Amino acid sequence: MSAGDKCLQEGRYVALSGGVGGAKLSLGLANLLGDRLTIIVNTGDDFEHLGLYVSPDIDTTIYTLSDLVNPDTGWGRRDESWNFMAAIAQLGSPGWFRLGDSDLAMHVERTRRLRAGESLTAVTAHYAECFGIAAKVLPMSDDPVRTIVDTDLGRLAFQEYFVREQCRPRISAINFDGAVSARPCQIALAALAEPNLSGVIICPSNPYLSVDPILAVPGIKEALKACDAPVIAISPIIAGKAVKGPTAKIMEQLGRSADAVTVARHYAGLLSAFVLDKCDAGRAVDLMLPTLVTNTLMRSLDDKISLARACLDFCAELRKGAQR
Ligand code: FO1
Repeated sequence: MSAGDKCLQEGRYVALSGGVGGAKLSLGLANLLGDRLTIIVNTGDDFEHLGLYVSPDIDTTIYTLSDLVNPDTGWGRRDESWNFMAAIAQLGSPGWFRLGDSDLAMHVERTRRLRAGESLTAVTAHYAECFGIAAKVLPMSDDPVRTIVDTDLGRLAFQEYFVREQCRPRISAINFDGAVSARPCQIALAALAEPNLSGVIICPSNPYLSVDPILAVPGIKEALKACDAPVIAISPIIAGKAVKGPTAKIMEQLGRSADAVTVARHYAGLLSAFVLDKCDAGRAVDLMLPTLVTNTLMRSLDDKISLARACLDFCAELRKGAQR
Protein backbone atom coordinates (compact mmCIF):
# COMPACT_ATOMS: atom_id res chain seq x y z
CA MET A 1 0.00 0.00 0.00
CA SER A 2 1.43 3.43 -0.93
CA ALA A 3 1.73 6.19 1.69
CA GLY A 4 -1.03 8.03 -0.16
CA ASP A 5 -3.37 5.02 -0.08
CA LYS A 6 -2.59 4.43 3.60
CA CYS A 7 -3.46 8.05 4.47
CA LEU A 8 -6.64 7.77 2.42
CA GLN A 9 -7.67 4.67 4.32
CA GLU A 10 -6.40 5.48 7.79
CA GLY A 11 -5.52 9.14 8.19
CA ARG A 12 -7.54 11.73 10.06
CA TYR A 13 -8.03 15.16 8.56
CA VAL A 14 -9.35 18.53 9.72
CA ALA A 15 -11.02 21.03 7.37
CA LEU A 16 -11.64 24.72 8.11
CA SER A 17 -14.70 25.93 6.25
CA GLY A 18 -17.13 28.75 5.69
CA GLY A 19 -20.42 28.35 3.82
CA VAL A 20 -21.15 27.35 0.22
CA GLY A 21 -17.62 26.98 -1.31
CA GLY A 22 -16.16 25.32 1.75
CA ALA A 23 -19.11 22.95 2.11
CA LYS A 24 -18.56 21.72 -1.46
CA LEU A 25 -15.02 20.55 -0.70
CA SER A 26 -16.15 19.27 2.72
CA LEU A 27 -18.64 17.06 0.88
CA GLY A 28 -15.86 15.63 -1.31
CA LEU A 29 -13.68 15.05 1.76
CA ALA A 30 -16.58 13.50 3.70
CA ASN A 31 -17.20 11.07 0.84
CA LEU A 32 -13.61 9.82 1.09
CA LEU A 33 -13.04 10.05 4.83
CA GLY A 34 -16.38 9.56 6.64
CA ASP A 35 -15.82 9.78 10.40
CA ARG A 36 -12.09 10.49 9.91
CA LEU A 37 -12.98 14.05 8.93
CA THR A 38 -13.51 16.93 11.37
CA ILE A 39 -14.86 20.18 9.93
CA ILE A 40 -14.37 23.37 11.94
CA VAL A 41 -17.01 25.80 10.69
CA ASN A 42 -17.18 29.59 10.79
CA THR A 43 -19.86 30.95 13.13
CA GLY A 44 -19.05 34.64 12.61
CA ASP A 45 -22.10 34.84 10.31
CA ASP A 46 -24.46 33.64 13.07
CA PHE A 47 -27.20 35.98 14.17
CA GLU A 48 -30.59 36.18 15.76
CA HIS A 49 -33.41 36.66 13.30
CA LEU A 50 -37.13 36.77 14.22
CA GLY A 51 -36.04 35.58 17.67
CA LEU A 52 -34.32 32.50 16.23
CA TYR A 53 -30.63 31.56 16.39
CA VAL A 54 -29.47 31.08 12.79
CA SER A 55 -26.04 29.58 12.07
CA PRO A 56 -25.81 29.82 8.25
CA ASP A 57 -22.45 28.14 7.64
CA ILE A 58 -23.27 25.24 9.98
CA ASP A 59 -26.67 24.88 8.25
CA THR A 60 -25.04 24.92 4.81
CA THR A 61 -22.49 22.31 5.89
CA ILE A 62 -25.15 20.03 7.38
CA TYR A 63 -27.48 20.34 4.37
CA THR A 64 -24.64 19.84 1.87
CA LEU A 65 -23.24 16.77 3.62
CA SER A 66 -26.70 15.21 3.90
CA ASP A 67 -27.58 15.97 0.26
CA LEU A 68 -30.47 18.18 1.35
CA VAL A 69 -29.01 21.47 0.15
CA ASN A 70 -30.75 23.57 -2.46
CA PRO A 71 -28.49 23.06 -5.51
CA ASP A 72 -29.49 26.41 -7.04
CA THR A 73 -28.55 28.64 -4.11
CA GLY A 74 -26.01 26.46 -2.26
CA TRP A 75 -27.78 27.33 1.03
CA GLY A 76 -31.15 26.31 2.48
CA ARG A 77 -32.98 23.10 1.62
CA ARG A 78 -33.93 21.64 -1.73
CA ASP A 79 -37.66 21.35 -2.62
CA GLU A 80 -38.42 24.00 0.00
CA SER A 81 -41.79 25.72 0.47
CA TRP A 82 -42.18 29.32 1.66
CA ASN A 83 -45.57 29.53 3.42
CA PHE A 84 -44.03 30.86 6.65
CA MET A 85 -42.32 33.72 4.82
CA ALA A 86 -45.55 34.65 3.04
CA ALA A 87 -47.55 34.50 6.28
CA ILE A 88 -45.07 36.53 8.31
CA ALA A 89 -44.71 39.13 5.53
CA GLN A 90 -48.47 39.67 5.83
CA LEU A 91 -47.85 40.61 9.46
CA GLY A 92 -45.37 43.28 8.38
CA SER A 93 -42.21 41.37 9.29
CA PRO A 94 -39.03 42.14 7.33
CA GLY A 95 -38.61 39.55 4.59
CA TRP A 96 -35.00 40.12 3.49
CA PHE A 97 -33.69 36.97 5.18
CA ARG A 98 -35.58 33.99 3.85
CA LEU A 99 -36.34 31.05 6.10
CA GLY A 100 -37.99 28.17 4.25
CA ASP A 101 -40.67 26.06 5.94
CA SER A 102 -38.48 22.98 6.46
CA ASP A 103 -35.35 25.00 7.19
CA LEU A 104 -37.29 26.80 9.92
CA ALA A 105 -37.29 23.59 11.99
CA MET A 106 -33.48 23.77 12.19
CA HIS A 107 -33.54 27.26 13.70
CA VAL A 108 -36.53 26.72 16.03
CA GLU A 109 -35.05 23.54 17.47
CA ARG A 110 -31.53 25.03 17.76
CA THR A 111 -32.93 28.05 19.58
CA ARG A 112 -34.92 25.83 21.96
CA ARG A 113 -31.90 23.65 22.75
CA LEU A 114 -29.53 26.61 23.24
CA ARG A 115 -32.06 28.26 25.58
CA ALA A 116 -32.30 24.99 27.51
CA GLY A 117 -28.54 25.22 28.08
CA GLU A 118 -27.06 22.97 25.38
CA SER A 119 -23.93 24.24 23.64
CA LEU A 120 -23.80 25.01 19.91
CA THR A 121 -21.28 22.16 19.63
CA ALA A 122 -23.79 19.72 21.17
CA VAL A 123 -26.71 20.93 19.03
CA THR A 124 -24.59 20.70 15.87
CA ALA A 125 -23.42 17.17 16.75
CA HIS A 126 -27.05 16.21 17.34
CA TYR A 127 -28.07 17.61 13.94
CA ALA A 128 -25.21 15.78 12.20
CA GLU A 129 -26.41 12.55 13.79
CA CYS A 130 -30.05 13.22 12.83
CA PHE A 131 -29.00 13.76 9.20
CA GLY A 132 -26.74 10.67 9.10
CA ILE A 133 -23.47 12.61 8.72
CA ALA A 134 -20.41 10.59 9.79
CA ALA A 135 -17.95 13.51 9.75
CA LYS A 136 -17.67 15.68 12.88
CA VAL A 137 -19.14 19.12 12.20
CA LEU A 138 -18.00 21.64 14.82
CA PRO A 139 -18.59 25.34 15.37
CA MET A 140 -15.29 27.20 15.82
CA SER A 141 -16.50 28.31 19.26
CA ASP A 142 -19.54 28.06 21.51
CA ASP A 143 -19.05 31.71 22.42
CA PRO A 144 -20.47 34.49 20.25
CA VAL A 145 -18.07 35.87 17.64
CA ARG A 146 -19.78 38.22 15.20
CA THR A 147 -18.40 39.42 11.88
CA ILE A 148 -19.10 43.13 11.56
CA VAL A 149 -18.06 45.10 8.51
CA ASP A 150 -17.22 48.81 8.39
CA THR A 151 -18.70 50.15 5.17
CA ASP A 152 -19.68 53.38 3.43
CA LEU A 153 -23.18 52.70 4.88
CA GLY A 154 -21.71 52.43 8.41
CA ARG A 155 -21.14 49.36 10.56
CA LEU A 156 -23.16 46.39 9.38
CA ALA A 157 -23.68 42.95 10.87
CA PHE A 158 -22.57 40.29 8.40
CA GLN A 159 -26.03 39.22 7.23
CA GLU A 160 -27.12 42.83 6.83
CA TYR A 161 -24.14 43.37 4.53
CA PHE A 162 -24.31 40.02 2.73
CA VAL A 163 -28.01 39.34 2.33
CA ARG A 164 -29.94 42.57 3.03
CA GLU A 165 -27.53 44.88 1.19
CA GLN A 166 -26.43 42.19 -1.32
CA CYS A 167 -22.70 42.98 -0.69
CA ARG A 168 -23.17 46.42 -2.33
CA PRO A 169 -21.63 48.65 0.39
CA ARG A 170 -17.92 49.30 0.12
CA ILE A 171 -15.99 47.57 2.88
CA SER A 172 -13.14 49.42 4.64
CA ALA A 173 -12.53 47.02 7.55
CA ILE A 174 -13.71 43.67 8.91
CA ASN A 175 -14.10 43.04 12.63
CA PHE A 176 -14.76 39.89 14.63
CA ASP A 177 -16.57 41.16 17.69
CA GLY A 178 -16.15 38.90 20.70
CA ALA A 179 -13.23 36.95 19.21
CA VAL A 180 -10.67 38.11 21.77
CA SER A 181 -12.55 36.51 24.65
CA ALA A 182 -14.05 33.54 22.75
CA ARG A 183 -12.93 30.06 23.74
CA PRO A 184 -12.21 27.68 20.88
CA CYS A 185 -14.30 24.53 20.53
CA GLN A 186 -12.35 22.02 22.63
CA ILE A 187 -13.10 19.09 20.29
CA ALA A 188 -11.69 21.14 17.41
CA LEU A 189 -8.48 21.83 19.34
CA ALA A 190 -8.20 18.13 20.24
CA ALA A 191 -8.62 17.16 16.56
CA LEU A 192 -5.80 19.53 15.59
CA ALA A 193 -3.55 18.08 18.30
CA GLU A 194 -4.13 14.42 17.38
CA PRO A 195 -0.85 12.57 16.92
CA ASN A 196 -2.08 10.69 13.83
CA LEU A 197 -3.43 13.79 12.06
CA SER A 198 -2.61 13.49 8.35
CA GLY A 199 -3.52 16.95 7.14
CA VAL A 200 -5.38 20.21 7.68
CA ILE A 201 -7.26 21.63 4.73
CA ILE A 202 -8.34 25.26 4.58
CA CYS A 203 -11.29 25.08 2.20
CA PRO A 204 -11.75 27.52 -0.71
CA SER A 205 -13.91 29.82 1.42
CA ASN A 206 -13.62 33.59 1.58
CA PRO A 207 -10.31 34.12 3.47
CA TYR A 208 -11.40 37.47 4.93
CA LEU A 209 -15.05 36.80 5.82
CA SER A 210 -15.17 33.04 6.41
CA VAL A 211 -11.73 31.71 7.40
CA ASP A 212 -10.35 34.73 9.30
CA PRO A 213 -13.12 34.55 11.93
CA ILE A 214 -12.06 30.94 12.66
CA LEU A 215 -8.40 31.99 12.87
CA ALA A 216 -9.37 34.91 15.13
CA VAL A 217 -10.57 32.56 17.87
CA PRO A 218 -7.67 32.41 20.33
CA GLY A 219 -5.92 29.04 20.21
CA ILE A 220 -6.89 27.95 16.69
CA LYS A 221 -4.05 29.66 14.82
CA GLU A 222 -1.63 28.44 17.48
CA ALA A 223 -2.95 24.87 17.12
CA LEU A 224 -2.47 25.05 13.34
CA LYS A 225 1.10 26.27 13.77
CA ALA A 226 1.83 23.56 16.33
CA CYS A 227 0.38 20.60 14.45
CA ASP A 228 2.75 18.12 12.80
CA ALA A 229 0.50 17.48 9.81
CA PRO A 230 0.72 19.55 6.62
CA VAL A 231 -1.60 22.54 6.47
CA ILE A 232 -2.80 23.34 2.96
CA ALA A 233 -5.21 25.95 1.60
CA ILE A 234 -7.15 25.95 -1.65
CA SER A 235 -7.57 29.25 -3.47
CA PRO A 236 -11.17 30.48 -3.74
CA ILE A 237 -9.95 32.79 -6.52
CA ILE A 238 -9.61 31.37 -10.02
CA ALA A 239 -8.18 33.60 -12.75
CA GLY A 240 -8.83 36.71 -10.64
CA LYS A 241 -12.48 35.87 -10.01
CA ALA A 242 -14.33 34.32 -7.08
CA VAL A 243 -16.36 31.24 -8.00
CA LYS A 244 -19.24 32.66 -5.92
CA GLY A 245 -19.66 35.64 -3.63
CA PRO A 246 -17.79 38.87 -3.04
CA THR A 247 -14.24 37.61 -2.32
CA ALA A 248 -12.58 39.29 -5.33
CA LYS A 249 -14.52 42.54 -4.81
CA ILE A 250 -13.62 42.67 -1.11
CA MET A 251 -9.94 42.05 -1.85
CA GLU A 252 -9.93 45.02 -4.20
CA GLN A 253 -11.81 47.19 -1.68
CA LEU A 254 -9.22 46.28 0.96
CA GLY A 255 -6.47 47.36 -1.43
CA ARG A 256 -5.26 43.89 -2.35
CA SER A 257 -4.87 42.37 -5.74
CA ALA A 258 -7.58 39.75 -6.34
CA ASP A 259 -5.54 36.68 -7.19
CA ALA A 260 -4.57 33.30 -5.82
CA VAL A 261 -1.10 34.49 -4.79
CA THR A 262 -2.60 37.15 -2.52
CA VAL A 263 -4.73 34.45 -0.87
CA ALA A 264 -1.65 32.29 -0.22
CA ARG A 265 0.21 35.30 1.22
CA HIS A 266 -2.78 36.09 3.42
CA TYR A 267 -2.22 32.75 5.18
CA ALA A 268 1.55 33.39 5.53
CA GLY A 269 3.12 31.50 8.41
CA LEU A 270 0.30 28.96 8.59
CA LEU A 271 0.68 26.96 5.39
CA SER A 272 2.89 24.06 4.39
CA ALA A 273 1.61 24.28 0.81
CA PHE A 274 -1.02 25.85 -1.46
CA VAL A 275 -3.46 24.55 -4.05
CA LEU A 276 -4.33 26.69 -7.05
CA ASP A 277 -6.33 26.20 -10.20
CA LYS A 278 -4.89 25.17 -13.56
CA CYS A 279 -5.89 28.61 -14.89
CA ASP A 280 -3.39 30.13 -12.44
CA ALA A 281 -0.59 27.63 -13.10
CA GLY A 282 1.74 30.45 -14.16
CA ARG A 283 1.50 32.03 -10.69
CA ALA A 284 2.79 28.97 -8.82
CA VAL A 285 6.38 30.20 -9.22
CA ASP A 286 5.49 33.41 -7.35
CA LEU A 287 4.87 31.43 -4.19
CA MET A 288 7.65 30.43 -1.82
CA LEU A 289 5.65 27.29 -1.02
CA PRO A 290 5.12 23.84 -2.51
CA THR A 291 2.07 24.05 -4.76
CA LEU A 292 -0.44 21.72 -6.31
CA VAL A 293 -1.94 22.91 -9.59
CA THR A 294 -5.21 21.16 -10.33
CA ASN A 295 -8.82 21.73 -11.31
CA THR A 296 -10.38 23.51 -8.32
CA LEU A 297 -13.77 24.39 -9.83
CA MET A 298 -16.38 22.12 -8.21
CA ARG A 299 -19.55 21.79 -10.26
CA SER A 300 -20.44 18.10 -9.91
CA LEU A 301 -20.07 15.64 -7.05
CA ASP A 302 -17.26 14.02 -9.04
CA ASP A 303 -15.41 17.38 -9.15
CA LYS A 304 -15.74 17.67 -5.35
CA ILE A 305 -14.44 14.17 -4.76
CA SER A 306 -11.60 14.63 -7.30
CA LEU A 307 -10.41 17.83 -5.64
CA ALA A 308 -10.71 16.21 -2.20
CA ARG A 309 -8.67 13.21 -3.39
CA ALA A 310 -6.02 15.52 -4.90
CA CYS A 311 -5.78 17.39 -1.58
CA LEU A 312 -5.40 14.15 0.42
CA ASP A 313 -2.76 12.80 -1.99
CA PHE A 314 -0.94 16.14 -1.79
CA CYS A 315 -0.94 15.95 2.04
CA ALA A 316 0.50 12.41 1.82
CA GLU A 317 3.25 13.66 -0.52
CA LEU A 318 4.06 16.55 1.81
CA ARG A 319 4.25 14.17 4.78
CA LYS A 320 6.59 11.90 2.86
CA GLY A 321 8.76 14.91 1.92
CA ALA A 322 8.89 16.02 5.57
CA GLN A 323 10.11 12.57 6.67
CA ARG A 324 13.11 12.63 4.33
N1 FO1 B 1 -28.50 33.81 1.75
C1 FO1 B 1 -29.10 34.71 0.95
O1 FO1 B 1 -28.46 35.22 0.03
N2 FO1 B 1 -30.42 35.06 1.17
C2 FO1 B 1 -31.17 34.53 2.17
O2 FO1 B 1 -32.34 34.88 2.33
C3 FO1 B 1 -30.55 33.55 3.00
C4 FO1 B 1 -31.25 32.90 4.03
C5 FO1 B 1 -30.63 31.90 4.77
C6 FO1 B 1 -31.34 31.21 5.75
C7 FO1 B 1 -30.72 30.23 6.49
C8 FO1 B 1 -29.37 29.92 6.26
O3 FO1 B 1 -28.79 28.96 6.98
C9 FO1 B 1 -28.65 30.59 5.29
C10 FO1 B 1 -29.27 31.59 4.54
N3 FO1 B 1 -28.57 32.28 3.54
C11 FO1 B 1 -29.19 33.23 2.76
C12 FO1 B 1 -27.16 31.99 3.27
C13 FO1 B 1 -26.19 32.74 4.16
O4 FO1 B 1 -26.64 33.87 4.74
C14 FO1 B 1 -24.85 33.04 3.49
O5 FO1 B 1 -24.58 32.23 2.37
C15 FO1 B 1 -23.71 32.82 4.45
O6 FO1 B 1 -23.83 33.46 5.64
C16 FO1 B 1 -22.35 33.13 3.81
O7 FO1 B 1 -21.58 32.04 4.02
